[in-house]
Amino acid sequence: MSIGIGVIGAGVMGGDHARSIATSVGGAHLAAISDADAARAAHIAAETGARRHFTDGMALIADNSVDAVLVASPDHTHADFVLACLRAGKPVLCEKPLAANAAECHTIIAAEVAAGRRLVQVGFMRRFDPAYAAMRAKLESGALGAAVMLHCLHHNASAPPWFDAEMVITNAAVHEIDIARFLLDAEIAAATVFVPGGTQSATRDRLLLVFEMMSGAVVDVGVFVNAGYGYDVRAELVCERGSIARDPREAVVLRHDGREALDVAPDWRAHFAAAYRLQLQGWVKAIRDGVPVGASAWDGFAATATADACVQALRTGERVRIALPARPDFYD
Ligand code: ISE
Repeated sequence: MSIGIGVIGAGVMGGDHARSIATSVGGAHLAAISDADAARAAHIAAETGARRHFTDGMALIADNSVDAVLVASPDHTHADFVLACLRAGKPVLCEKPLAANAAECHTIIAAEVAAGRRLVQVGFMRRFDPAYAAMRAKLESGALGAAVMLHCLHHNASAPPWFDAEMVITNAAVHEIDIARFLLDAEIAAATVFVPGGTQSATRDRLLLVFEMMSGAVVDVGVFVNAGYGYDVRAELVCERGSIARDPREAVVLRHDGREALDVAPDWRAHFAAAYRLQLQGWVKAIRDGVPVGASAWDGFAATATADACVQALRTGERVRIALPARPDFYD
């Protein structure tokens, strides 16, 4: 039986997901789409062949043709939709962040544990990126020994003027928080945030974050959201006996006029296109097999709580210790 997916949110990300489900994901079909803007929902429905469209995400969740829900609506609406999916017993893939704050993430965890079934996946799509997955597999092989450092770089071509330093953390660096936890299989024990040019600097679009992991490894993350030249994400794991670097480049290299060149993706949708597609396919397979994959509600909570600590480190200029509560066995 094909799984009927309902997508909440017909903006840039919701539209992309709807098109992928309609064209590139096996074992599922796009059953419905919703958006507060009726014309936008109708437009994506017509483009993708979605059978139903709504202005109310709650009506989409309740609809009988919808077996599973993808939440790509504005961030502050995520928690209510995820909780409604849990009440309806429907699997849900929620774009990051899982919720607006750690307390709301906790409410979701409590509801999922009470439901007794893993229904929530968080859209930290990098976990499905072939290059990051290969880095983790190589580290786990043990051939290079333990990881001692992780260097991360995260550049966006440009960000809107209202994108402030706290958003650099909660919107962009939160992916680095998740990928550090994923690659190193450890929680972040402490965070320090440096503002290049000093805390009084007028430029608030670049930050250097340092994470001390529970494993003893140290992570540095440079985020610059107005880098100009394109979207660029890099990572290198330094191990006891070698290093593992992420190289997601396409196989095509242009040599012309005395230069060798590679294209730089304009944004994360292009850079992580394979990861987004594999995430959707992995989610559908997980629903069919009953074996969860990807980031859990717990991972969504840990990322939000750690990002909150980083915001505190930014505001105070101090090293902030992070002590998460014990992870429920349910998420083992
Ligand atoms: C954006 O919201 C994302 O989620 C991208 O993955 C991230 O790389 C980018 O910096 C964010 O603004």
